[in-house]
Amino acid sequence: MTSRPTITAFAASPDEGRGLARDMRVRWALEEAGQAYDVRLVSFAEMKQPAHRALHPFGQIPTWEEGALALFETGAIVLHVAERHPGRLLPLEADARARAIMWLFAALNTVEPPIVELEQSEYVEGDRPWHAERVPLMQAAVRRRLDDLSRRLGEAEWLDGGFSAGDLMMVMVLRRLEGTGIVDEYPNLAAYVARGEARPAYRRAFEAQRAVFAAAKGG
Ligand code: GTB
Repeated sequence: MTSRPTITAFAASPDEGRGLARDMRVRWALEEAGQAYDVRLVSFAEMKQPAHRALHPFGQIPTWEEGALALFETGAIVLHVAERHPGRLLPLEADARARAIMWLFAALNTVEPPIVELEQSEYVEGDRPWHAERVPLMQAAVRRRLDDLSRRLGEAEWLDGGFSAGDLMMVMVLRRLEGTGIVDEYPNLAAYVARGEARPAYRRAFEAQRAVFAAAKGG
């Protein structure tokens, strides 16, 4: 990667700098890769304008621009960063590399959907009379995934050998359960998330996104 990429992030993230918006995934990958980057902050209104939709058809963040290349979708962007920096976020050995990519997809396609459903239900249907009955069902669906993930991880440090893009994505997906107490029911998963958060690259990415919120608040 020769040129310096630009990513987009919320000008005013609803998470108030807690690193839960998805630009955090891209920032973390870039920090792991040692790749400097620029950030363009966008408001909710700007995200829905044609200029931003040309980059992101669904009017969301994050996006990626690097020379003639424009990307959206955090999975695709993290994979792109990993592929451009061999050995940093993907193993060099072909089979191990395929398994790391498998875990990246597993985080996004298998573990994240029930977590997002649980999270979003509060906003989308929280005032409906049947919502309270659905919550335990959605929590059970999340726990089914975490039961299996916890069993597979066991006492290992990372999901498959060394830290990879698959771990990065899985840690970020599990972080979406913050405040629910569900991850803490699985001591090995709680320790796994803590290991991810302790990585220097994670810390740098976290501080960078938190600085956006701090600056907006006037320091
Ligand atoms: N599949 C896409 C990807 O992975 O890149 C999803 C991108 C996405 O959901 N982007 C969100 C967005 O732009 C921001 S990250 N939303 C605005 C919109 O759709 O209009 C999701 C997010 C937002 C806020 C919090 N939070 O406050 O805790 C957490 C996660």
